[in-house]
Amino acid sequence: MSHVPANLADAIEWLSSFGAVSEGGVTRLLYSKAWKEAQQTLKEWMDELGFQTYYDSIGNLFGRLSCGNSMSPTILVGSHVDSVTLGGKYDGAYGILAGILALSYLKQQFGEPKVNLEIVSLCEEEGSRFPIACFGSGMMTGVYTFQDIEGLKDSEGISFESAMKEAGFGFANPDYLIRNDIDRFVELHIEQGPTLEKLQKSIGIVQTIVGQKRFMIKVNGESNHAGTTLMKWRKDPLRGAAAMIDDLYNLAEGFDENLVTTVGQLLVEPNVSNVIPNQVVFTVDARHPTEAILNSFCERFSSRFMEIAKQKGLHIEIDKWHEVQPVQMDVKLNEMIQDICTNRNIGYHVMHSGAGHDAQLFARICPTTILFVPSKGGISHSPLEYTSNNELEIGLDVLIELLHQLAYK
Ligand code: HGY
Ligand code: MN
Ligand code: MN
Repeated sequence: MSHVPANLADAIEWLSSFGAVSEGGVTRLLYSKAWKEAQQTLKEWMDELGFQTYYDSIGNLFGRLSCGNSMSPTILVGSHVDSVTLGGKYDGAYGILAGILALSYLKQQFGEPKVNLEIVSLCEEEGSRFPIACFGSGMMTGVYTFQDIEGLKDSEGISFESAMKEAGFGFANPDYLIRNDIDRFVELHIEQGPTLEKLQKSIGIVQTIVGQKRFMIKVNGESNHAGTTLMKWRKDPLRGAAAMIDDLYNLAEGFDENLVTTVGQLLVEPNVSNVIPNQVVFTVDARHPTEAILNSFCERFSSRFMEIAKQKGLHIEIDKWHEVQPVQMDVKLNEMIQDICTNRNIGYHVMHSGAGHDAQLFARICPTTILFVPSKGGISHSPLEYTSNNELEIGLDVLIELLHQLAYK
């Protein structure tokens, strides 16, 4: 291995070199060259640390400290190795690197664990290349099967299956091996919001991860000449989409304080200045800690979109491509983290997570929790994402103690 990370801060810089972009952040999309190099280099590092390393059939990478009994349960720690486009150095990466350093420390200090202890670098969580999110944890927990990736293509028209096979995965038998040995899942992650910094707390203990729904909205009209088509003769999908998006934000602002919605993508076809568009595609991401409120909001905006389309003589398709329910984190694990923070005089705050995480899926199969460290200015999904080395280390210390209690006591 050309470079062995000396510590957490060094490891963050080192991993961010895979997919580094000039703006200072990272673009490391599923099955890309940068993604493959990152996974392979993490594997080599874990081999040098003496972990048992292996990939599953879709590219989740594991590092295992065996207790000597393959029938014993497994404590799993980890996060996702993919990033959003033009993302930051810490989202996902921090949880993987801290997990590797935690297992390495525990192995050196205490030897063989009493139960199996594994770190996982999950192949995909963001949904940034293909319209599917949490693919790595979703396959491990039975939420997805290989059928869920059929027909999926990225923005360049490359199919999910061909990208997976090109990266060397997806050849195993069609039945993905669902893990039924996982006894606990713990994820360490940056907060990606401003709360801990504002409250001057070092650790966020997450009670609830919000539910989220993601939609692709297609509005079709009549393309025509920008100069010869009177306004009254137009069926302009961009005008309709603009009315829908304005209506969406007005609805959200008056709906509920914890309801958030975002239009992150807007594509105009043919996207030419002197042509009335024929199609507009935009995304809606909606989130709330309570499923009933989230469902009610999504029903309301969907019916208003259809009304607007009808009024303007447009055709609309509303496609929900991602949905995950709000989920409660494990009370006992959170009590353990609270005790660790109290005993070490570390300031903590019990909160909910507005960001989705792989922990949301593992919570369906085992006691799970996620703990946060502060994000500077609450910024994330941006090259400006930053957490100080000291704050990173405090999170690592709490993780080490939690894993020690779970796997060695
Ligand atoms: O979008 C999210 O909530 C997560 O960062 N993937
Ligand atoms: Mn993210
Ligand atoms: Mn993340």
